[in-house]
Amino acid sequence: PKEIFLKDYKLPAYYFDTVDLGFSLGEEKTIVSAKICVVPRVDGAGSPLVLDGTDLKLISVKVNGNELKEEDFHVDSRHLILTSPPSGNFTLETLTEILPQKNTSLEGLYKSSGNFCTQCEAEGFRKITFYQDRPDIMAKYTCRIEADKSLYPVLLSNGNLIEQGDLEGGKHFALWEDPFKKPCYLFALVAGPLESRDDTFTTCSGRKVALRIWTPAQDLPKTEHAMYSLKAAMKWDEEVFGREYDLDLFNIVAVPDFNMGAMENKSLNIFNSKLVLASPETATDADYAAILGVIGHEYFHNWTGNRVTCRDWFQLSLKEGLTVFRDQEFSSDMGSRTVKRIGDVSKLRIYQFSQDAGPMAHPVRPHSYIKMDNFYTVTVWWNWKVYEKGAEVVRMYKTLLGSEGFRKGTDLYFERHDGQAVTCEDFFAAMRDANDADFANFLLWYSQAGTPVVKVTSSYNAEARTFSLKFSQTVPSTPGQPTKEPMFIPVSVGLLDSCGKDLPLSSIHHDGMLESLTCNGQPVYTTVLRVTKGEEEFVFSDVPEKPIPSLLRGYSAPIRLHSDLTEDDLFFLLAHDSDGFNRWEAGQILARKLMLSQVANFQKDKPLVLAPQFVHGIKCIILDSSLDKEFIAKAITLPGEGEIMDMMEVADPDAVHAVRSFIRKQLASELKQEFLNLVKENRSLEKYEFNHANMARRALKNTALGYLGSLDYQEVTELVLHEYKTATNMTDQFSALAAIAQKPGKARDDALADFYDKWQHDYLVVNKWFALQSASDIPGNVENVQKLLEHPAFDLRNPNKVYSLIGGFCASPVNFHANDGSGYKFLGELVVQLDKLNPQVASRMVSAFSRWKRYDETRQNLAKAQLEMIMSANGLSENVFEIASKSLA
Ligand code: BAL
Ligand code: ZN
Repeated sequence: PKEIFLKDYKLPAYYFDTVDLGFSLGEEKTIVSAKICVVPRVDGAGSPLVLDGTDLKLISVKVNGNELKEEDFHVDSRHLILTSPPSGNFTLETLTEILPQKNTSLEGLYKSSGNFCTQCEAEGFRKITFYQDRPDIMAKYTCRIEADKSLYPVLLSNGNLIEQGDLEGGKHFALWEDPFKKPCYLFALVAGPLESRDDTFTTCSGRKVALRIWTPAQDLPKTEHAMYSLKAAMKWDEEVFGREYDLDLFNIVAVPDFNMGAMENKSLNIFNSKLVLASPETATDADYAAILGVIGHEYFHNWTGNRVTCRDWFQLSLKEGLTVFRDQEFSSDMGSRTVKRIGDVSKLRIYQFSQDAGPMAHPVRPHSYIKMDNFYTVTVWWNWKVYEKGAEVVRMYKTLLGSEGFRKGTDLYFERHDGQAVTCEDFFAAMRDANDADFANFLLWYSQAGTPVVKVTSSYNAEARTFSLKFSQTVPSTPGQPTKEPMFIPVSVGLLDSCGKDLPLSSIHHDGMLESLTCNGQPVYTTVLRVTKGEEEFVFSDVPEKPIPSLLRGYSAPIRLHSDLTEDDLFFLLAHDSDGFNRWEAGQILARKLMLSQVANFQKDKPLVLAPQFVHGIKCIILDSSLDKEFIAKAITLPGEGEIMDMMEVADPDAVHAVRSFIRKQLASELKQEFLNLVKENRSLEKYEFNHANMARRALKNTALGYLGSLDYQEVTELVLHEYKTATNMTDQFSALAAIAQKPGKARDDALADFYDKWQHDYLVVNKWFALQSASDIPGNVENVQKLLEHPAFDLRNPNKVYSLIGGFCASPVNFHANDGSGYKFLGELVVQLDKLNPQVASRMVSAFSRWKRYDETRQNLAKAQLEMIMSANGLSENVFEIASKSLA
């Protein structure tokens, strides 16, 4: 397989001006016609025109209406090359045959569950027709679709429907025209027996936009929340970013077989149905929140991605980092900002930190790739650096510039680059120029891989009334980048007095300069320090007493921070910090310390103990009625096993699992009454509503129920069963089921069987049932998961089912990393099987092996053997090859 490098980017020799596509959708094969108006770039004229094309059968190729002679072109399994094209503008016409019914990769055009559907990002368009499949080729498209009318009554593509009608032989057609230039990865086509929920949105300039969400008829009632989310997103983007929708129609289609979470094709978003369909009975609060966020995300791409797109795939973060940031902000504004930030940072920590420390570490803007698909976040299996770390980079611009300065920057970005394919430097330049800002070496965030480690020490001088913070930073070596430069890190800081109140910050000494911190004569309580050197000191003046610093408020930079805060300081911050995120963070640091100390005990065969001060801290949080209930639920949840393993020299899944289970059970036992009260006081109100207050009640009750489920008392078992039986919505029902399912036994078996019985008709709920069982920590779970592979509801061709059952299994460290190698063998064999069907999904699964060197020697040998077995498989895809070979390197 060929590695592609950022440094090799070259402008295309030819641009495409207009593209007229024609599809004749058939049951055996589909015929695609493409008429492209080709425009040579000034110094490109006369050079060969190289078109990408995979799995295509070329029927004919014409230039300016004349069939090409054999000596004038070359066609192989990946390309069509016109060896001597005309020197001026010309028309290229191709006719190709494709087999969507046989396309299990779900890239390009495929047929599944009765629908024709496309997925072109990143490089799927080349499976539809011969094309320069790169994002800097932006053209205006028309698309004519012809198909059997009874089988495919709905025919959709991008833009506006300009003509439709019946044809002979029971067929019909639709002609779509997209007035906006777009790269081919945003092309979309859908045909099938679908119905729509219709609504309208009036934009800020008074234009009425028709909104349609398409699903099979029986699912339409479950699209209400998606429509609410879409309208909320359209309004929010106008208010917060000044971005108005630009066409008179916006379509969303939900399909059950989809590799990604969703896709932002121009005016025809295609969604994995998991991220559209919801009803209180079948979807959890987490599903509702994900739908809100992803509907927002795909809609926001209309400006950040579609109107302004990427020059090349190395710039993916330009659109994804920015759009993730926008969807995070949208969800924050629609719910609790602190809780949203806690959720995002927890995930970032689990995924980005571990990727950054492994063989797949790469910068937000990678230097090279073999298969671009490996750089995407999908709902379940993530590449956190391009998406989520990219969003953190965008967030840092805002932290540094403030809301107004950031908005000036995005306004200038849209003004300068509308209709263009651009780079991360262009975004940087817009931010800088709009604010006349000095960003020093900020661009290193795009090119340097690894999570920076920042150490802070503090000291107070009572006589001088000064408080000093000394920072030192390092960025760990990563593959291909042995040494690093210091980064530009915005560190948001506040100082707490002995009552826990924020001290006013008046001025600061730094680099020999005294800077006033007051704003319009008023003191500020939080300031952003710009840490840019390997070692650096900031000294606050006029500090009346020894403060406790609240560092990196709101998690103002994606770094690992080590401070000299004592346990007492952390308990103090947990109780008092005005920054909700840091309040939670203080509790997490304490929990991590506690867990690591007990892991050491476990490894030395010493008894495990739970410090009374920790129990007391958790109890205080539970009893603090001034706190948001969802915040309490987050604050009393222990860091995940993966997070703790990441902090160890040699990851020990057995020890970490034993310790986390011990602490949970011990907390449940010592705070049993408090947890029982939480359950009783926070039972769901009668009607399910997706609003923060109701969700917070459910989150707190269900977190308490999860703790209680770890206990063995009869009364508790009965309570959990009662909650399961009386639940009136999926959030409560599924949480109760999860609480019951923690322990093997009859109650678990009965509840799981009952749940399946109830929900076997709903594939999305059945996926939850798969995931709950596969991710279970019960001993020897690999056997159960093997059996579930044979379950009639399981299908290896459906990505959601694979993510639930196989992805879910890899998420349970004790079972996936079982030291007899059974988990590794299970995954290794499946990856080989899966790769033949769907390489994108297979490569997401194989990445569970990527950090095998973090484990002990026995596990290392077992995992390595599986990776080698995968590498030796016949016909291995480039997707899996890239991940497996980099993991072994
Ligand atoms: N562009 C792929 C799906 C998404 O990130 O929205
Ligand atoms: Zn996106």
